[in-house]
Parts: sequence; C-alpha cells; structure tokens
Amino acid sequence: MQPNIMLLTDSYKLSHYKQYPAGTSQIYSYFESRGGEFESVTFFGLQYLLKEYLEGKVVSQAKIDRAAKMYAAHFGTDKLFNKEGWEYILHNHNGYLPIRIKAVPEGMVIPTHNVMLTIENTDPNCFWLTNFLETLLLQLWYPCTVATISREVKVMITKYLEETGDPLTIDFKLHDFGFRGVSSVESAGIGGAAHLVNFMGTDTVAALSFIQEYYNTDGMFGFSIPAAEHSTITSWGRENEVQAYRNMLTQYPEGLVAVVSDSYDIYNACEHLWGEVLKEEILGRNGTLVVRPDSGEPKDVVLKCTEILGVKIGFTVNEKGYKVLNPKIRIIQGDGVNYESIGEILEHLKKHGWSADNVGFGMGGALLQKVHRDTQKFAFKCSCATINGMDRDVYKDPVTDHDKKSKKGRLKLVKEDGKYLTKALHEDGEDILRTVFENGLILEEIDFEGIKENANS
Ligand code: AOY
Repeated sequence: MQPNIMLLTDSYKLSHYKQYPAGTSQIYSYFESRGGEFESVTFFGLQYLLKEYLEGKVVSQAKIDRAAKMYAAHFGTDKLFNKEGWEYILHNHNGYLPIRIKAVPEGMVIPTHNVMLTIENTDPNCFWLTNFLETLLLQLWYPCTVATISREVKVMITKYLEETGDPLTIDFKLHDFGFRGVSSVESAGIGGAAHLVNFMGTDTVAALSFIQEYYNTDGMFGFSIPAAEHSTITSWGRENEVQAYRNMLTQYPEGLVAVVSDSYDIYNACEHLWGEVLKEEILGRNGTLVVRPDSGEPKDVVLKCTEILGVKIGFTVNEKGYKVLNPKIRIIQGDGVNYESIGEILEHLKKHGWSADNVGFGMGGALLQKVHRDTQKFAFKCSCATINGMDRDVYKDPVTDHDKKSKKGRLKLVKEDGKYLTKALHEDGEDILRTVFENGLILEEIDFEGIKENANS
C-alpha cells in the first residue's frame, strides 16, 4: 500500500494546527543529538525518508478522504483533522509539500549538540505542517545511531590494528550479523546500510538493495563469504564432527570459509580436529579458514582458541612485536559482541602478545537493535516562529532538566578552525547545511560512494 503522509504522525499532532498563536505564518524547527554514548554522530538516512515518504505529489483527494475517515473514527469526531489544510496543499501546491529541509551532507560526522537539519514551511498558510513531520523525521535517530556505533567500533579496532597489526584490513573487521535480531525487514535495510557507511562486511542482504534503491547506485557495498551454521555441522551427528568440518574445506576449496566450531567443545575442535586431523588440509588449502567460537566469555574463549591454534598451526611475530597466526587460519567472534566486549577482546589479546590481525567480529543485536533514540539523545525542536510577520525565538529550558534546553532562532552549521559550530543564520560563515528538499522536490542527491567519502574525511 502507498504511504499516506497524513497518517505518518502521532495522534496529538492532528490537534496542533489550532494551538499556535493567531498570526503564525512560519514554524522553523531543527534536529540535533543532545549528547549520549559518543561525542560525535554520523548523519545518515535522510535521502531514504525523502524518497520514500516526502518527495513528489504525496497528497491526493483519495488519501485525504481516507485520512478523514480514519481520524473521525480514531478521535470520535471529524472536527480535529485539518482537512481544509491538506486540501489547500492539494489545490495550491498540487499535493507537493510546501516545506524546505536543509541538512548536513550524509556521512558527515558532527559533534553532538550541533544542528544537523532544519525544516520550515514555505507557504505561510502551512505553518502547521513543519512539526506535523517531526514524528517521521525523528526516525532519523535510527540510521544515525547505527552509523555512529559502527564508526566508533571502527575507530577502536583501528587503534588496535595500528598498535599490533595491519590497519589496512579494517574494512572487513566488523561484519553485520544483525538481520534476524531487528524488528522488521525495513529496519534491517536501514540499519544494515548505516553499518556499510563504515565497513564492507555484512550478512544483512536487505541492506544491499536498500543502498541501490535509495542511494543512487547499482554497485555492491557489502560482501560476505561461505559460512557454516550449527545445523550444517550438528546434522552430521556428534561422532562425525570432523567430517562436517572436512566437508567445509572440500566444498569451498578456495578463499575464505567460516566454520562455527563450538557445537560440542570448541577447545577440542581447535586442538584436535582443526589442529591435528585437518591441519594438513588447512595448510594445503588455497585460502583462509575462519574458526568461529559462539559461546562462553568472549575474551577468554578468543584468547584460548588463538593460543591453541598458535601452538598447533603456527604463528609468526610481526614487526610490531605481536604474534600473528599462520595466514591459513583466523578467528571470528560473533557471540556477545558489542562496543565494550570488542575492546576487551582486543585488549586481552594484546596483553598476551597477540595482534588484532588474528580476529574479526560479527555484531548483531548490539549493532542494529540494542539502540534507542536516547543512545544519542536525538531531538527535534522548534527554534523560531514567525508571528504577525515578526520572528520570535522559540525554546524550552525546563528547570527540571536543563540538559533538555533547546536552541533559539534560525540556525546554521559552520566549521571554524577545524571545529564545527552552530551559529545564528545571520552570523558570518559558510553554512554546511544544504537545501536538499523544497516544495516537494529533492534538490540535491548523494550516492553511497559520496556518503562513504564524507564519513572518511
Ligand atoms: N554469519 C563471516 C561471514 C558470515 C552469521 C549471520 C548470524 C558469518 C556468519 C561467519 O563468517 O561466520 C547471522 C550469525 C552468523
């Protein structure tokens, strides 16, 4: 079913058009992160929202009639829904939204507490429309938060690679395992794409078509490899575990192959099955076997597996003084992985002389689902209202929580001496915010390659 913009909001928004002061002709609002887990956030996901929900003729008489009927039943009265307002947009703007949106280019990393997006009505009769769109636009919190976490993990792993290994391997160090743990296919596409702003490894196939559909490309931005799951190992029977593993090596004779190895005893699998029975097949193979533990305390299990495989398959010491397993074998940890445990695992390996080169990570729930709007405290607030032709600063500053204080006036984002700053629109400095949407049209698009470049500079 086609989206109906009149139905994509909170119920109370329907009653707001009558609540602004008489003489209101413009409402101007902005989007920011008011702090949270990390000090900077990656802006991502707006072009998807614009293309999916806001671009073009989004108002028709049929949609108005459907919304009118819905709200009459929902509220028990047909007095609340602003039917005349929407018919005004249909008749005077051909159903195109009289709205202007300015935003930071997607992929850019901005310190919290700065303006990232502004929105205002372009027709004075449609002052009520600006904040009607808050509900939809605030959902930007999700792709921005996922891209932010993924980037912070990238920063941390890069630090360990610089100290103990090869930083050029970073693109495949964090693999997205999160599809099954998210609340919908749509969230998998959005969140999975947000991860691929920073990395190149994913098992979330929904992200691939999402990027192609909304970010102007037919390119491939996520890669994966053959990998076992428990059923493909345990279906051979407990006594045939080694045959199940050998089958993986023979079915995929070249390149990377990952094998979950904790079905019965991960340490026995590393020491005797991979480390003895199958050792020559691993060493003779033209590629890399990736052993995947999937239970236990992550930092202990990863270290112990690394130590066992080091003894059994061999290792060298790199120029940074850290041990690196024989390149025919690596480890991927996907269980219990989050920002904290990745740091613990890498620190534990380092403390015992092992390079970060030995390990990759799969992250599911902690990447795509264990996040919420307050992880980075995203907010959308009105900062300016034009009333009887005069601009008024609009803000909140609750005595009960001054962290919820909002900005005042019309805003711009500038970079001065290498630092991002939010200023009044009339002050000096080139605005980093770009007008991406005006009167129903997308004025400027970006492709996924451009987003990755922004994220990297
Ligand atoms: N995938 C790297 C490629 C993917 C996966 C997906 C939940 C992979 C496993 C692996 O090596 O082991 C969803 C759990 C695992």
